[in-house]
Amino acid sequence: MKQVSTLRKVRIKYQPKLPPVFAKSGMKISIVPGKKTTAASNAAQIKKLFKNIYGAPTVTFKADKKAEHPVKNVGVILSGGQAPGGHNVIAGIFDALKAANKKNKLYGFLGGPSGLTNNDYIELTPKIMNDYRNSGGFDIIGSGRTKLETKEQFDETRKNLDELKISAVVVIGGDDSNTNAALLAEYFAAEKAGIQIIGVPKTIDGDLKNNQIETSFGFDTASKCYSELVGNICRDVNSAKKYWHFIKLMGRSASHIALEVALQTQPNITIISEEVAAKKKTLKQVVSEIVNIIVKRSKKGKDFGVILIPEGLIEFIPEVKKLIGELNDLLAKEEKYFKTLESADERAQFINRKLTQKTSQLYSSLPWTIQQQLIMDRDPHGNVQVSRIETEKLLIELVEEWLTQLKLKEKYKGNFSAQNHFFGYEGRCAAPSNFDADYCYSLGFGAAALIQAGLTGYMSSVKNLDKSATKWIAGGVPLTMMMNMERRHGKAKPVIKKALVELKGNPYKKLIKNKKEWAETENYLDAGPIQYFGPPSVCDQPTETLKLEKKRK
Ligand code: FBP
Repeated sequence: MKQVSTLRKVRIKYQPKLPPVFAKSGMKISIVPGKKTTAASNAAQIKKLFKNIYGAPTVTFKADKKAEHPVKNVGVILSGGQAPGGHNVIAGIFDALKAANKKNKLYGFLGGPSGLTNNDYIELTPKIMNDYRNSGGFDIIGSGRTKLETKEQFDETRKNLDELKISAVVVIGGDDSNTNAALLAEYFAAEKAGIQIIGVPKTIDGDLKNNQIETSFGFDTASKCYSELVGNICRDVNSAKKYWHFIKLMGRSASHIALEVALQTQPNITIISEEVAAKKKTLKQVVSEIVNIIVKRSKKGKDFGVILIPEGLIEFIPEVKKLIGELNDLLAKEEKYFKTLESADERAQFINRKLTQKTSQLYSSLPWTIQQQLIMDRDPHGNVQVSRIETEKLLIELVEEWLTQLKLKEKYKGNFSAQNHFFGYEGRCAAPSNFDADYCYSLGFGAAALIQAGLTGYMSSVKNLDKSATKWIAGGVPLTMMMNMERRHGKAKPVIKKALVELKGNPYKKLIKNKKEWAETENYLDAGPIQYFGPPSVCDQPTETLKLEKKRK
């Protein structure tokens, strides 16, 4: 028998909370259409590319005693990076489907989108489901990052789904995966294939949100996990008083995680990539600002501190962004030849020859390891794999060089000793917080409800998340409503728009208001571990980001 921890034994029995419409009526519900929608931007292009699913209305649900649900076979995939709560989304879909009609079946396709094209699947049973309720990870069916975009992939998927008589698929993923979902939905609608596609907003990065989607699942648990770790380091720093800790935090593009962790722990310095981009800061300026605070604290005898660095920073420094843009286009164009170059030296020389002069100068001024990390393979969606670029080490190196210069000029007398950390994988598979356990189960329930209503090209949504679940409102949002055109692999492509940190938003404003005080003092907060059992005021609290963002409206 599989061994489980004591916490798992108890946690498995947790009954996630649902929005009232599902809690009271189960699947005896029908939809209430809202307003017709457009796109996030580039509406004309999006409309042209998604003729069959564009412009649909948002929807909510209402109780409907007469609701009837004919038998349906449904498929589900987990797509992209792991995020706490994925298993509960599947549990929500499973329970809702069974509540609608006991004969309904749910198939899990294995290893992400490629499971659909490879016809790799399992049928989810009550036994399998019960083993995974309220647990972290994506191990129930695995995940992957394959991009579905070719006609062959779509046709293969259709053939496999038809064989299993599956008439709907739920795609649980981030912006790229939900872009996949929109492309699939459009293709099946155009082909009149009779297959619905529903998306679910997943990503610890927290950047899949907009006026309709208040947050993506997993952000809550992951940032609480990192806050515990950062809080512990802050405590250590203030006890040992001898290190500067440079901590890189996951979040491929947006700095939401770094900002949330900063609000929960109050470290000395927090870099926000979006601010760096908006103020067009150079790498030198970013380093100079860090150095200034280190010198200031050192003068007060404080040769220690904590600095948070968002994972995506490197791509937001305009000069580095330009370099990455050139590298992306170059690597896409010259992919075949580039792969024939055997040594790192040959590759660097080739790159330097092809880059424009200024960019090439910047590239060769970077430490050798960073140069190599910048030309590693892109992910299947064309993204630089920022989790593999050691920005925290780059900053330590540059800060150290600068401080040495200041020492020579007798402008700095301190002792700089740094430790580097990267927190990302530590939090992506954590057992979901109550918030994520409830939110995910509700999203899953909503996805099944959208399917039973016959809709396609929608994302499951839950609103009022800053309030107790008794006030949550479930619904659906057309995927095309969140789309715009962006450059990927050297071409303009329709994609779901990422939500970056808003510099006019309340979470960022709170950070800025406290910036000076947190830099100079040791006002650290002890976030502590996620609490699963206890009063709702401790266990059910959403993130500071969500609370502050909702305050604005
Ligand atoms: P998603 O956008 O797919 O949710 O993934 C988020 C993320 O965790 C990023 O924060 C990180 O940069 C990336 O995945 C790491 O990817 P990988 O799992 O391939 O190492």
